[in-house]
Amino acid sequence: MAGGGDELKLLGLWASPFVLRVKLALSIKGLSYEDVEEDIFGGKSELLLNSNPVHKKVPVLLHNGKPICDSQIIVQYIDEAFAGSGPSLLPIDPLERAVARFWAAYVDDNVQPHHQHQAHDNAAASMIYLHADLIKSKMRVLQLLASWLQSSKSKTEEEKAEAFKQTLMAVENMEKTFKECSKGKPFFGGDSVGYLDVTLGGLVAWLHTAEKLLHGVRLFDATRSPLLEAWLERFGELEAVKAVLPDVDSLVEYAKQRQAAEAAAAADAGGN
Ligand SMILES: N[C@@H](CCC(=O)N[C@@H](CS)C(=O)NCC(=O)O)C(=O)O
Repeated sequence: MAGGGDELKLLGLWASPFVLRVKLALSIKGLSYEDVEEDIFGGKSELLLNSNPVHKKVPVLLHNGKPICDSQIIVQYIDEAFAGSGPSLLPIDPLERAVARFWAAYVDDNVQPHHQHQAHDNAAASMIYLHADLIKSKMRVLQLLASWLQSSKSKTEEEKAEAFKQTLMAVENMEKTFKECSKGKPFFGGDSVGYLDVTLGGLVAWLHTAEKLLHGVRLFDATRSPLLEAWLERFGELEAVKAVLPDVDSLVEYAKQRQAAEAAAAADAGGN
């Protein structure tokens, strides 16, 4: 599928920012693949369970039947295994490469502070908390959203406040990182998208979704992070990106459905 007799199969979930990250890398490199949608809530396939027996999570990329797990590892693998296709994602210079890897790990540790379970939900959850104290009038809606967005139902107010602080700090750090890595050029990778663009890029559709759910409130804005705000628009306009990112209305709908499913599960658990 990928060309040269290579067969690529991606086990994923259309709304997952980790899966989107891999889809972005494949799209930017111009690689074709079979897209297999997993039902991670209703029942994971045997193929997924056998391919990622440790974490049992998507994404998993199967290259000629051999599984590679974890989005960042997969993106690095794609870049190395298909070095001849499309642009290089990781910088050539070892130091710049290490810096890109450091900040990519930072994105997963901090922009998505609680990535233990259903991490895409948590990324949006941290945004909800980030803005929750700014828009008191929308508190009921926010609490409703936050209740399905947070992974751990036992999360305390202190933990939420800490996640909020961490997210603010992460945005500040990513703004500085953009300045340093891009060196005045349009992307983290310079003139073209690189590893960090793809890493953060998986969150782009969710950033727009959170903005819609929060009636226009943004995580990246002109005051807090003007460079990231401009990057967000620029990145979303690339053809290879548009081809992959899901439509925001569908994500909003998905968010509402997950909220309803989680509320029903919580009610069931409470009744037992
Ligand atoms: N660190 C992993 C996180 C992957 C992840 O959290 N995947 C979620 C979907 S967004 C999943 O498969 N969850 C199923 C589960 O937790 O059982 C990566 O980067 O690939």
